[in-house]
Amino acid sequence: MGLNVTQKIIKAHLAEGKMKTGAPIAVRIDQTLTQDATGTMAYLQFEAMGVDRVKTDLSVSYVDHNMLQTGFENPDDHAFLQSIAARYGIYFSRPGNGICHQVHLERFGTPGTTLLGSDSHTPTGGGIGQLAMGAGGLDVALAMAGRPFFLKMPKVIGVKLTGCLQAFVSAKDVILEVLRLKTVKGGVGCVFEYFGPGVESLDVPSRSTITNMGAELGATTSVFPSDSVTRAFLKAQGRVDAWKKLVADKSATYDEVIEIDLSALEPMVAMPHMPDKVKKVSEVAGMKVQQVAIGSCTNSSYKDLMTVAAMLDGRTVAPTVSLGISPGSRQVLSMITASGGLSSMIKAGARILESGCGPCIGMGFAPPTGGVTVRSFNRNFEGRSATKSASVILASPETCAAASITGEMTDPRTLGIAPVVVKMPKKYNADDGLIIKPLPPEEALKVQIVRGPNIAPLARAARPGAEISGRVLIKTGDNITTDHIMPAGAKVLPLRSNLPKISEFVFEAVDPEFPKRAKEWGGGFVIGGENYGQGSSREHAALAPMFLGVKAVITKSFARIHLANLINFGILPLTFKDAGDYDRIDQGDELVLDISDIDRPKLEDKTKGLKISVIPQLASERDRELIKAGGALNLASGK
Ligand code: MIC
Ligand code: SF4
Repeated sequence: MGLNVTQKIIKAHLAEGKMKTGAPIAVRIDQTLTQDATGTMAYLQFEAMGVDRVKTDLSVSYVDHNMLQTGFENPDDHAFLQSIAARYGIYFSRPGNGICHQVHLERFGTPGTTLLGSDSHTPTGGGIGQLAMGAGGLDVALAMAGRPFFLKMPKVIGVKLTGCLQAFVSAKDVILEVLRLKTVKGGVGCVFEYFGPGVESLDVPSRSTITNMGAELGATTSVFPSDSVTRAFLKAQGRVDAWKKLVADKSATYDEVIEIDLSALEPMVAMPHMPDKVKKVSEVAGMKVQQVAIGSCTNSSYKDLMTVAAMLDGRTVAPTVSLGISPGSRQVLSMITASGGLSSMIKAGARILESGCGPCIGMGFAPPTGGVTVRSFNRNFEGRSATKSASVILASPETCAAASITGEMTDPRTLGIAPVVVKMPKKYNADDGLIIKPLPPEEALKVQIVRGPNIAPLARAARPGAEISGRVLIKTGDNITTDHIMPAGAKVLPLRSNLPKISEFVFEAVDPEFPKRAKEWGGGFVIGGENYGQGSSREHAALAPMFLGVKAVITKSFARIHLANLINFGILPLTFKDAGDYDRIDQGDELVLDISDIDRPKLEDKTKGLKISVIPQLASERDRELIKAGGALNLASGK
């Protein structure tokens, strides 16, 4: 039987297990990436593993999130990361060089390889046929130490593309359509593989927009084939040697197929506060907008920004709108400068922000109270913009540009602007001046690590006994994101290397009393609904609750990366056998969980006098060992 692209890459990297859907497998990792907000913790963990130099083909450390330097914390962390990179044979992409996913795609990603990144949008690399997955920092540290990555053999959903996109409809509208069809939990345990005649009409930046935002489906990753379009992109990046053809066999099959006719798509948006609240722009046309932000790892390529520049050319942003544009990389910024696009944006009144994550993660450019902000980003969770009362609408760069011109939601096709065609460059500006190459091993050994006062020592969980007891510290609803559990933004992100301090913000947006209560009650349990922990890869959403004494999380279902992070830090994840039992437990209840047989735990709610059936979410022997050891760090160091 023929293989699809996903199966081909997994087969070539299989280190353990059988390629049977849902079965535990391990894959060898060729490349890793980290960013600064997850990287400090990942490298502290890597250091603790006592390995002399990374064992991957290539590892890159990016600085793109914590860019507002309002105090010593962020610049100190940047210096720590730079010294770690020099010490352990890692490429270092300096602040100002751009967003990790955009730069990795431009300068490092290769078709047919595996990439593990400590950021949930690592699947951007799927746009050039790379199996690129997001994971917690600890899993990335283990990959740098030469260990394989453990996951469940994904179900492969084939997305058949036919037709081609109409003017002012773009890749963002394609992924919004997939989100409309599948929802934010529809991709858990799945890879979305794009195929069919419509694929060749999409250039690499468009493909990467689609695979990037596949993260919002909860998917393991998304992937496109590597074809002549991929070759042309890599050639223009001066990297044609990195290209290889990778397409599904003619007889390949998929576990499920969905079909999208690109020609039939219209401009779309995701309404507050979830990426799957998809509507047509025409349905919300006329809604007033106060802010527009164009950028992020989803939509800030040269093509995206030149499209925006052409739409803004000779026009001025509406007097009621503030427009911010953050180019995805220094390459993009230099190329829109050289081609005149930047000048059209500035003349139109755009505020040019630096190349980095910026407003996407609440690092500046917060919207006003109760404001409506239209963003070309991938997440619109409540409060993520740093203004809790704001409404974030996700849209394509074209729809964003239209709203900035008119001051209200506007279908870009109705503006009366001639269709914009941006030619893909024959040659990108391949200047790697802000990328520091790894040192030779003998020189690397002499490097001293720079550790500012913000870098606190690592914390570990204790090994659990035969019984876990405590109270229910909080009971949440469905689709709780890691932004709810461990908020980001300019105030909290600088504390990522300081666990005692960052723990003070756990569940801040949901229940600011949580950290105090967890300490007073001596830790305990968290109860959650469906898709608990969706969103980012931040392991702090497991690590900080662990620090506050959370020992087990019981939900209706979990998101993939967060589930792995909980296990990595020794927190036992369980689901209700009967989802209706969720309604019978309340905050404050006294629970006793007998785990003398970890596969058949017994839960009792002492307050209610109830016995409740729960299923441990441990897929493999390794998962069981991790929980018994109190987490991966204990297991790796034999403590
Ligand atoms: C995000 O988009 O939420 C982030 C910030 O990039 C996170 C990583 C983090 O929390 O540092 C992600 O997506 O994994
Ligand atoms: Fe950065 Fe936003 Fe992309 Fe996360 S989603 S990596 S914060 S640009």
